Amino acid sequence: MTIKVHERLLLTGAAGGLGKALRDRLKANCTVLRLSDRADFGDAVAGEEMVLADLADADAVGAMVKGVDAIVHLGGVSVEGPFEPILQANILGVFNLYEAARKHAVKRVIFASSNHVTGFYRQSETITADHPPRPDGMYGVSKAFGEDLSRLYFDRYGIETACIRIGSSFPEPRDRRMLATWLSYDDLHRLITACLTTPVLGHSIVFGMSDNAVTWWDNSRARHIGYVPQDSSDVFRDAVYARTQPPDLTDPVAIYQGGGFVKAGPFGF
Ligand code: NAI
Ligand code: 15L
Repeated sequence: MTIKVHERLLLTGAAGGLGKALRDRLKANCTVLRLSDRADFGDAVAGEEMVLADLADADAVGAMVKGVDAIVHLGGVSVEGPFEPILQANILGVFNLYEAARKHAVKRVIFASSNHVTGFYRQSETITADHPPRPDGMYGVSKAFGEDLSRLYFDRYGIETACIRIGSSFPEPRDRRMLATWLSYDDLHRLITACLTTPVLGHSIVFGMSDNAVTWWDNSRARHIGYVPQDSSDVFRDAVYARTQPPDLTDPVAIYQGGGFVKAGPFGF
């Protein structure tokens, strides 16, 4: 069930993979959906507004946030790579977003965090939101920063945030690792809807995954959100096994939950 509790909802990162997947789905959650990204990505249609903004530009972010009731924040660098763009989009950008939320009295934010906040736990471990962060690169560090910053803005200013540590949200799992980390687009929308509608969100960390049989994450600390996944990677298992090789168990890619991210980026392993 989708409950429309917000008049005007902001979706950042609207031109990205998940932004495109959520654009139509999130219309059910609001009267007006404000879409934002840094570069032009076409025209708004009925029920939409468009505000272009680079997250590193505080004034532009202020204009983007002004007048909305809640924010689904997907915008930013989404992979491991050079630090400067990560710094601008994911660290300065998330600060600009929360400052704007504070100034414009936005009370709830859904923050697209990542499983790479905890990427250096092993694939043989099951972790909860209480396990300390173990980022697997500067991208993971930037998402951990967003989680901590949002906690500060909750403790000081009462802005509620759900930090969704998204696993792998694509149309299908692409490899054996993603059988554990996969999150369908419909389940992502279900999870965001639950975060937007639960009466008391507080500051919460939740792992963004479908109902996969193999999992490394325990969402029992997030029961108050009321997320019930309805999809599973299991239906793709046979096909994924058929087209992929067994893992090299001495390779960090197969040892750690972060997979290839643990070796990616300019710093090496
Ligand atoms: P994406 O890379 O396709 O989209 C990100 C969007 O952010 C792009 O449209 C880009 O133009 C925009 N952006 C980047 N820097 C910006 C800046 N400085 N100012 C304004 N906009 C900027 O990523 P995707 O897959 O759609 O992911 C969305 C969010 O979810 C990201 O924050 C990503 O870190 C997070 N996430 C996604 C996962 C997935 O499986 N797709 C897994 C874990 C986290
Ligand atoms: C992420 O954080 C990335 O944004 C996404 O592109 C995927 O690679 C995902 O993690 C993953 O771990 O599979």
